[in-house]
Amino acid sequence: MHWQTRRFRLDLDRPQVMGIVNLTPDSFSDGGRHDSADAAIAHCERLVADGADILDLGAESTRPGATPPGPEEELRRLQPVLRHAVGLGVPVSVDTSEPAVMAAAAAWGADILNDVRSFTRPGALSVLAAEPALGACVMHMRGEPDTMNGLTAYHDVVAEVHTVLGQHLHRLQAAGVASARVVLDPGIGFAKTAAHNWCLLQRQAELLSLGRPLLLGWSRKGSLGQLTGRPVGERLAASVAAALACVQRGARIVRVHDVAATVDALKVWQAAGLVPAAAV
Ligand code: HH2
Repeated sequence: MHWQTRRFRLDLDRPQVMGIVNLTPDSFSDGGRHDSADAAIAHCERLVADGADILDLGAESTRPGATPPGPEEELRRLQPVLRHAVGLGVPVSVDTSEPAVMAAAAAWGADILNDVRSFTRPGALSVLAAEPALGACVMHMRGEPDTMNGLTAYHDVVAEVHTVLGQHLHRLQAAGVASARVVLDPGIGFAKTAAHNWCLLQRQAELLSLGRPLLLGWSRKGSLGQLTGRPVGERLAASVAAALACVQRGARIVRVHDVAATVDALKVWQAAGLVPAAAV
């Protein structure tokens, strides 16, 4: 099983670690730490040295209640860091929903677009379709960061996420985006309670029937804080355990802040024979 991205065809036989680089002053987990370009560039280099397979650069915070910065501000934060990151030898993903940012990111050499709104903003899908090899991550959410916490009523959260991700996948295919370019993400914490998130982890394997690799982002999230009683800066062990659990239940890409610890843990998991063969 592979994931086709612009410059790299990623072999998912080994689970891939996507390192998070937040270029925002207000992220829930590391807000403001990398909001100068130099600090963000140094962080990209650190994550690659730590073993990141992919970098994910985000200039919009999607924490509950966050206000979007707007495309101009996103581009201002992104440009110097993306231009440097594409020279580091790993695929670079840009976490954005703004078509203007997507187009600029593609022009500056991004390999992947990671859109928590699944290319639903007017013009976003056309940007993706116009680029013949850009990878895409499609994620389940409802509403917007400032409304999503009120949109958590589900009959069966796994069935609904399955249906909606399937619809997004078909929409992308119909627009001419080859499915080899697409990975799917159930969107941990996006319009979901902790109970929903745990249910999605326990029944994660049901999402494999969509036929595309799964990308999961549990790192430092609130459900881990609720479970352990720990603040966001003390969720390393819980985040690594969650990443391993995701991989054991079939995820092939984990989106994490703590790359070195996750890479080491996955090496042990692999050596112990606990990483399942790629199912899709
Ligand atoms: N989570 C966040 C942002 N982008 N993208 C995908 N595909 N999956 C996720 O789970 C996901 C995501 C939120 O986490 P973080 O980037 O740490 O925080 P913030 O949005 O506050 O910058």
